[in-house]
Amino acid sequence: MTLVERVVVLFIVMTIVKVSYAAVYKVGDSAGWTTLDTIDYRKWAATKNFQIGDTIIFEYNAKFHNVMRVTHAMYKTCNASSPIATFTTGKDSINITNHGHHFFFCGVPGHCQAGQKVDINVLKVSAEAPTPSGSALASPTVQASTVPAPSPSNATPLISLNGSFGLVGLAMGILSLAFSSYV
Ligand SMILES: [Cu+2]
Repeated sequence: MTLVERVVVLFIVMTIVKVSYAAVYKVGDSAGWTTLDTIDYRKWAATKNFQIGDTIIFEYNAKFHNVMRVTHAMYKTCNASSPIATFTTGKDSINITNHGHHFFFCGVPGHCQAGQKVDINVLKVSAEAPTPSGSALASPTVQASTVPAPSPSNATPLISLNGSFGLVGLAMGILSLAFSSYV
C-alpha cells in the first residue's frame, strides 16, 4: 500500500512539474501575428515569463505574413536577407530549448519596420529551474532504499557471487525476524 501511495505521489509531483514548465504562448494573444492592430509585441513579451520547454505559437494568414528567426543584428535593422529559420505555415509552433534571446520578425517587406517583430527572452532563473528537477531526482533515490522489492533481486546475485556475504545477510535476516517475533 505504501509503495502504491509513494508512486502516486511521485506521479502527481512529476505532473505538477511538467505543467508548470511547459507553457504555450500565442504571440499577440487573440490578435495573433499581424500588422493590422499595431500590436506592441515588445509589451506583449514583457508580461510573459518564458522558460525552456515552452511553446511559442505564431498564428497568421500565410498569404500575408511569415515568421523568420533572425540574429540580434538582423532584428535591429529588420534585415531579412539571411534568416536562421523561416516558418510559413500560418500556425507555427516553436519550442524553446535554450536560454537567452530568440528574435523573430515577419519577413514580408515593411512588416518588421511596422512593428511585426518580437524578442522572446528566456531568462536564466537560477533559483527556480534546478530545484524542482533536483527534488524530483532525489525522491526516487530515497525511495529505492526504503522500497523492499529490489532487495531480494539484489540478494540473489550476491549469494551466487559471494556466498559468505549472502549467508551473513540471510543469518542477519533470520535474527532480525526472530527478534521482531519476540518483541
Ligand atoms: Cu507580416
